[in-house]
Amino acid sequence: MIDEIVISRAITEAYLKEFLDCLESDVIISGAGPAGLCAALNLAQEGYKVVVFERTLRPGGGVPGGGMMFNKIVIQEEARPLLEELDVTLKPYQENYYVVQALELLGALLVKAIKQGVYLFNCISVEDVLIYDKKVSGVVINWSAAQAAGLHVDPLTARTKFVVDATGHAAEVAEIVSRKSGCKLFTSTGKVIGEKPMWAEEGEKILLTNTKEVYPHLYVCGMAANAVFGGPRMGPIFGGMLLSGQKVAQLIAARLKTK
Ligand code: 48H
Repeated sequence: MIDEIVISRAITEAYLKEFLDCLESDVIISGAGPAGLCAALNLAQEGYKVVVFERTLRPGGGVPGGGMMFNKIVIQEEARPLLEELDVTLKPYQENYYVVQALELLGALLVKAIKQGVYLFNCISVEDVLIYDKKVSGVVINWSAAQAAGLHVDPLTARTKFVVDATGHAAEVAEIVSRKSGCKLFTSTGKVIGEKPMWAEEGEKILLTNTKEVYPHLYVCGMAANAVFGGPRMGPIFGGMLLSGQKVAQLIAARLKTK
């Protein structure tokens, strides 16, 4: 016999148990694109409690869209070990270029991250931050659907030790901190500088330099890092996004170890 109410109870109890568990964590990542997912996986592999909030129904950010909806992406040699670790098929194209099925990469990132213990909540947007003593100490979250419907619904808050802005081009969390805290970000202007026009070589290179702390206890990775520090966009080459996620995880893990 299959009882609808048992099904409803199972889903509700499982969800709420996880949600309650996530109100305090080591790291919260805003955005489940390639950079955010890679950061989450690497931090969870180090044993940290990681929570990812993703605005949309479908995690993955720009990955499934490939290049102009051709659902393939390109990876450079530097990122090959990361892809091999994820057990993703790499098709050599020419020296230094590999073609990857975008959906295979997304599937692998999701499966590995969740199996490693990452808490991943889709349909939830980070709409604000919690700042104690000039230090980002958590995020303010709400249902994306409530926002989309324009409903006046007050949010909830999740506390953490470090927050990662992995929201992509919009660098939403850094923007919020800059706009609302009245404090300067660690950029040359003190504000979000904004991404520069396409230059794949430079964009991928500078991305790792730009992957860093941008305000006390707030780090940026992925496209958000270039947006915050004024690096160029790079089009559908995704090695840098994954390497940036890995780098932000290493930086935060080093901080957590000294705490
Ligand atoms: C919760 C949020 C919020 C929020 C946004 O855009 P993404 O894929 O970002 P990255 O940095 O992992 O990868 C960038 C890559 O996809 C890309 O766009 C490239 C390489 N562009 C180059 C070019 O030239 O255009 O993922 C960000 C994720 C998305 O899933 C958003 O829905 C989510 O973050 N998100 N989630 N709260 N406030 N804002």
